[in-house]
Amino acid sequence: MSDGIRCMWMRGGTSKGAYFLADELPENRDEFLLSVMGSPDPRQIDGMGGADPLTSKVGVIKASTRPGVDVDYLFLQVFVDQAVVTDAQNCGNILAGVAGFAIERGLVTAQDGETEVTVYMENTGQKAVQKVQTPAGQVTYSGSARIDGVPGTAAPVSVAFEDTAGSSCGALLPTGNVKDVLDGVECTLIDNGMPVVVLSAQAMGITGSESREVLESNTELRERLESIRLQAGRLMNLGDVTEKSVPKMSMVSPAKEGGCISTRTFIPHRCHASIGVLGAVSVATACLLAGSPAAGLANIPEGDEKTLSVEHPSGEMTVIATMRDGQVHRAAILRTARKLMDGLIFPHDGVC
Ligand code: NQM
Repeated sequence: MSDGIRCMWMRGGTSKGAYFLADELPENRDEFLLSVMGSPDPRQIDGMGGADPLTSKVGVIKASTRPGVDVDYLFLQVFVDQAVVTDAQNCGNILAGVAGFAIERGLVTAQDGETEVTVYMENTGQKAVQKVQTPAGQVTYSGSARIDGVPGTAAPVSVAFEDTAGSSCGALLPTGNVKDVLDGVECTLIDNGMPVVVLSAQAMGITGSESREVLESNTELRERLESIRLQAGRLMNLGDVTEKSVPKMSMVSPAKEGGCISTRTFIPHRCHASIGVLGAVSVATACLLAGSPAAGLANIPEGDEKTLSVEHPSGEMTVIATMRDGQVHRAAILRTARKLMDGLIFPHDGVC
């Protein structure tokens, strides 16, 4: 039997997953991760995964050698029902737990009060700056911050991104257009930290108020989304995306609760219970592009610092977008995170 590998289980924002130090993972990393998550199996019954893409996630962290950077973070999505582990996308929710993990594992020394941690996101080659609460030099996960999609309150984790345009696709608008038409539907193919196809809910035959369950049981909708996604993937320089978790598909409609826009997002085959962090940054950015399908539906405040509430099935996520020369230069969001378990994790016999 394996001796087990050190692993911390954390909730990061509205996702949950395993956090490892890079040098503690075995060489057969992907086989190991599939084994401990219990994939492929829709129930992940023989592993720790929660039978949902949002709870089958992994963060791999190491001390950084890059100037001005504290830690490097690699995100891995472990598919639930396929034997696939992919680094083709980033994850801003799992990112929310990275600073706390890095401090707890001794990679970063905490200050008394609040500690700023600069993270290099290996998936996209970009940086994020996180602030975590560290009274008396210890990470605390308790506090009074609340985010939709998570019951109760916790310590705030602020996350700021700069210059995330073209993170995976090479350009904010990889086709050079604010609007492309695929299968007769107007879409914005955008990447401001996450590749997303933004399209009108109405054009896809839904109101945009439906629950996750209702949308997931709509086979015709899912087939139409997948047809558009496969075409968009190639146009977004992502190649054949059949087995990739990007681009995401975000169907937008006018805000229902006084926010900027309402979203229902497939990631890409399950409907998100809320919306991803960088996914929300990309959707909010699409709302700011004159002539895009989203701009025609969005409420946009004046000024260079725009507070954009992106509504989703379990509430909203606020993106604070700082504009420079008419472009989103910086995006900040509030998350929370919580340590759930720290211990050893065991793969199947013979895996490591
Ligand atoms: O877009 C889910 C999540 C995510 C990704 C997904 C995310 C992001 O909610 O930054 O956080 O879109 O696969 O964890």
